[in-house]
Amino acid sequence: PMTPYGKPMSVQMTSAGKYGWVTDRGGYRYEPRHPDGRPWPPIPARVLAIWRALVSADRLPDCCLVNMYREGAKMGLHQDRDEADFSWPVLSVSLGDSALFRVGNTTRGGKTESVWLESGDVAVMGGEARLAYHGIDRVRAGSSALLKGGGRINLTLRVVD
Ligand code: MD6
Ligand code: FE
Repeated sequence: PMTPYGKPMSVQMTSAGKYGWVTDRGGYRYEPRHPDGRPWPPIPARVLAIWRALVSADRLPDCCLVNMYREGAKMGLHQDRDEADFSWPVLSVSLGDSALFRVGNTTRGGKTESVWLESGDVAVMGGEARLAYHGIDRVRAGSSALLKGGGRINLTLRVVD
């Protein structure tokens, strides 16, 4: 995808669920259809089961954003703030190569902490951390054999409405 500023992102992106998160010249937003016009596929049951176990069985996520990091891909510090209700946490699942995840504060700047996310790790950002700036500085190529062709997939589950 392209950022709203016309810069191509280094991660590849798609979604599942009622909405997909998209970015292009029109901005960052949730859309009920893939740019090709088709609805997004359903979120797999085994992914929803992680949400049910760790977040809530009463409200399921509307979006599963799928980020694919091939060689050299990274993600700059950002907030997840395109959702209506920040009282719901965001849950992420990391698969494949390990990634250095950096978390800062709810405003830009200040101290940050970094942690390696490994294949199978689940991170939940809720409460005060819900609007913390975070990003991926780098991915350690060859650290996992899970994905054909190498790389890393991160799934993020969000309540959107
Ligand atoms: C990633 N993760 O791990 C990027 N957002 O590739 C995120 O942007 C993220 O891990 C919100 C909550 C958890 C996350
Ligand atoms: Fe995020």
